[in-house]
Amino acid sequence: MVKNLSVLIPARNEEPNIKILLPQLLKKYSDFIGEIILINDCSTDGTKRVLRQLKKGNPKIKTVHRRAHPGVGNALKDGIKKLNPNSEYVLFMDCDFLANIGDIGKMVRRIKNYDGIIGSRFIRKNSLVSYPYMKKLVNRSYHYLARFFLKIPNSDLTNNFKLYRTSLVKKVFPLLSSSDFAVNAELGFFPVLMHNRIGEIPVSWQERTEQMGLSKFKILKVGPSYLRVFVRLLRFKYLKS
Ligand SMILES: Nc1nc2c(ncn2[C@@H]2O[C@H](COP(=O)(O)OP(=O)(O)OP(=O)(O)O)[C@@H](O)[C@H]2O)c(=O)[nH]1
Ligand SMILES: [Mg+2]
Repeated sequence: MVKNLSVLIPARNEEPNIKILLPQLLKKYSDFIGEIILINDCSTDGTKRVLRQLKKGNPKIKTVHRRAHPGVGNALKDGIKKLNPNSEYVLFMDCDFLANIGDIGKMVRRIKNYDGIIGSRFIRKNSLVSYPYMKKLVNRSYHYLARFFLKIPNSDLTNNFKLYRTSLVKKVFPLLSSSDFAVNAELGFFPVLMHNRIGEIPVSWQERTEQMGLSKFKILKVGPSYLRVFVRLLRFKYLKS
């Protein structure tokens, strides 16, 4: 049975989503969740104010407010450093995964025989609704190259929807070097290269609606970081460095 689950959520300008996400997580998974750590980076909307309200009467909600060097990688690394010493599992997820809340139960049920379970958007047909074509092309190419050069067969290791044992998160932490979105690739691929047992469950992806705020992902900006990660993965596999 999963307990002492730490949920790590990076957030930048996510007021409308956290209002819904955090209460629902606590309502549905209170038996599992030991803490929810929301790492807020320089948000200019009401994210901080909403978090202050949510924290009242919810001691499981913890916050890290970052004021410099924003980026998902920097945020997740700070969140990992704040994990409660009793933490046994870590769930990484994004603020806009409102449609995936039900999938967490499936991950929890599968984790028993694994070190980690990742939500894959590329197992089931029709899982992606209006997914940007360019993002899909780049994502599929990245995984194709990983299959060919790294011999990694998993279908979607860059999705920030991962349930890991905390011991695994601590093992992979020293290898995390990306300050931006590319940390999602490091967190997905290194555990497989380190011969951990990583399973997958099918999940869907839903486009942000107008009410959910804007996407922060800019493919041209983060592309070079993902390539840098790929070179590091090759070195790790073949040169052990
Ligand atoms: N702490 C922190 N979180 C961030 C930053 N940039 C994005 N995020 C969070 O990272 C998660 C993913 O960001 P999204 O904008 O949804 O990016 P994406 O999922 O690749 O893009 P979409 O597919 O369009 O949703 C969300 O929870 C964001 O709030 C940042 O600079 N700092
Ligand atoms: Mg998103």
